[in-house]
Amino acid sequence: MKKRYSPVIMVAMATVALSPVAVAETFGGWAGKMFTPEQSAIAGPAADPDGDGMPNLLEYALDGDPLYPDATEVLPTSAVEGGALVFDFKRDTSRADVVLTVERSADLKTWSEAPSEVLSVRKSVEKRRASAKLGNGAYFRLRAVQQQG
Ligand SMILES: [Ca+2]
Ligand SMILES: [Ca+2]
Repeated sequence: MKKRYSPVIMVAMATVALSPVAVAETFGGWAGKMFTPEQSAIAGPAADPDGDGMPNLLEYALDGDPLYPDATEVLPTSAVEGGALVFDFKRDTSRADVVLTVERSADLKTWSEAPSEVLSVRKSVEKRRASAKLGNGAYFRLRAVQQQG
């Protein structure tokens, strides 16, 4: 089931890319802390054991709890401010093996990468914002891509 927020539709995606990086925290290390060995069947990046619509990779990237439905606190938010649509999200910079990309579309068919700016930083977590002038359709989505070493 997809959650829809009018007038903005947020789509969470998780895909896997092959590109090695050296990291401090990794998805595998995080999953090892969050799940017991007996829970390995629900510990993969695409699994969503708490059923909140965020796959584990996105829980990891956005500092969510994979076993507690916390999507309303963790997922990006959108609002209209000063004639612009703003899309705010958090990024934990210590989790360098996952790359978060904001994408923008006017028609929900063609998506392109959109710039975002840092609003504030707390420890390793950046609060970032992408914005678009109101007028034509504007949709944002956040894509999480795991970089595998
Ligand atoms: Ca989840
Ligand atoms: Ca969750």
